[in-house]
Amino acid sequence: MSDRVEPTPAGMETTLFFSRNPNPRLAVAVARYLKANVAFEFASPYAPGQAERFRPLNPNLYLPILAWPGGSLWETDAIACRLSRDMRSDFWRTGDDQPEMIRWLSWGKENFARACDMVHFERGTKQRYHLGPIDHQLVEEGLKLFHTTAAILEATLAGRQWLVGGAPSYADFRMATFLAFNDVGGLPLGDYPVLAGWYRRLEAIDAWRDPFKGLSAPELPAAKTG
Ligand SMILES: N[C@@H](CCC(=O)N[C@@H](CS)C(=O)NCC(=O)O)C(=O)O
Repeated sequence: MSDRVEPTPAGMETTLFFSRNPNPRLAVAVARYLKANVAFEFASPYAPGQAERFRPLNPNLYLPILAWPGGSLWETDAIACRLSRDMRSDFWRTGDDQPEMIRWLSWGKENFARACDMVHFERGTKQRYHLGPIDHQLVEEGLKLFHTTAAILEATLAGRQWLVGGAPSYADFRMATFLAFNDVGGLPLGDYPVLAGWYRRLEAIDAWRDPFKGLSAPELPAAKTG
């Protein structure tokens, strides 16, 4: 296996391995938004007997994975970039807006999306997969970071619809990764009306709101506390 990504020859089937968890959900939403020419396959690399199959495709055994005969690509951002290029789309900005998009990806990962991830991990992931009780101190830390970073987005989005330019870009999708799980995350998005309005616009996009429509994939286990 090579880490170098070869162009997918026309007609060669490309598969997006996914689950319903946050990063694979994001990748599926991107693929569907772009109407990318991929087959979707639910996967569970950590399930018994699956590691041998998936380790050559992604040594981290994480999802999503984009795979085609003879190659694979992992990391959601790289997959989004690849699919956008394949579809000749500006969803992954390629022109003068590109640095600004990269700025939001980079900042989001360390700040807003990280804050959302910290809270969602305690209240959502850990409770779904029985990984231990909620660490309330970590939730508090996540909420503190959420408030400082949400305030920055609130100011940024005032008077504009999307993070970069006049149309949705991957920066919007990436920033919102964990907001799609806010039924369990419980982040106080409503404290930030401009940010909440931006998220409502994202939810109006079918591919974002319901990326798994028509796909065969088991529901996530319920996040049960206690
Ligand atoms: N940095 C990676 C993170 C990937 C990741 O953490 N994937 C998690 C879900 S969010 C995973 O594979 N969990 C096992 C599963 O969903 O079966 C990316 O952006 O793709």
